[in-house]
Amino acid sequence: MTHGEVLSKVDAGVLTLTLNRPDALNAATDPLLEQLLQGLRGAEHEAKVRVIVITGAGRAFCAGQDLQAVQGRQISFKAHLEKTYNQVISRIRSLEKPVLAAVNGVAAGAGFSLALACDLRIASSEASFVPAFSKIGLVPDSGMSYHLPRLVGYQKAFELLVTSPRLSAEEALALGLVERVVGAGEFQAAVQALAGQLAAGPTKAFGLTKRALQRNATATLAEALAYEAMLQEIAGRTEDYKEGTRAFREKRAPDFKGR
Ligand code: T3D
Repeated sequence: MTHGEVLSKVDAGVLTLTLNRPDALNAATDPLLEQLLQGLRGAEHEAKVRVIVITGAGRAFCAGQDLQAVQGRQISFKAHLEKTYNQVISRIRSLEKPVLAAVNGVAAGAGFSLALACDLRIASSEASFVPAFSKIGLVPDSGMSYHLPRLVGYQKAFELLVTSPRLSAEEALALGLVERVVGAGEFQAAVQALAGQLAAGPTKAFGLTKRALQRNATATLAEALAYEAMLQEIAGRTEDYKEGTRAFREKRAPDFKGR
């Protein structure tokens, strides 16, 4: 299915959502954000989708808010963020399937925030990362002030946000902002391989893992242990758990179905 500003394709368990405004470096308009949100919502209950990849068309991942589209805009910033970006970011975090950012090129402003909200980031060696917000007199949004300090610490986050450098993919890797950097020529194949590996995994357990990490980020040990035990009760009742243990006994690779 194709919406125009976000291209959508499902193949072998992988839903790829491609931000598709390459002439504007995939800068986000309201239709783009709405279409991205629709894609994420649709993925939630679609059994055929076991992993979601977000990427960009052309040479960019996403240059953040489209700064042409804000000219003469009537809506307040607060209302706009609540209606658009906050919905997308919250949906990525609550979606109980892995969401992978395939950062093919520059990620700036809320485009950088979008990448940070995903569960994993794989970057092309041609990717770059620009906080951008302070360059135009804004504060970090779309989860940037939440995710960035958790990855790099308060001081580094502050430095990045107020100086707004353009970080190369290798610099982002060194800072822990991405998990992998792959040469541009091998990027698509590497994204497919990683997404394919995740799509063949125990989807329910992955979703519950996501829930556990988020919930327990602010929990006491006692709360974390109790929550893990509760989630394991759910995971232990899945078909994939039965298959995983059967495959172990039979000394073969498991054939997980995501159920
Ligand atoms: O509700 C709210 O509005 C608040 C939400 C805010 C969220 C935010 O994301 S605020 C931050 C917005 N984003 C930016 O400030 C980034 C602006 N762009 C840049 O700094 C640079 O373009 C990049 C670092 C991303 C890339 O630089 P470079 O040199 O590789 O490309 P370029 O030549 O600057 O851009 C190429 C084209 O894309 C150019 O158009 P042209 O001249 O070829 O017709 C440029 O204007 C366009 N473009 C880039 N970013 C945006 C954009 N067009 C609209 N909006 C953009 N954000």
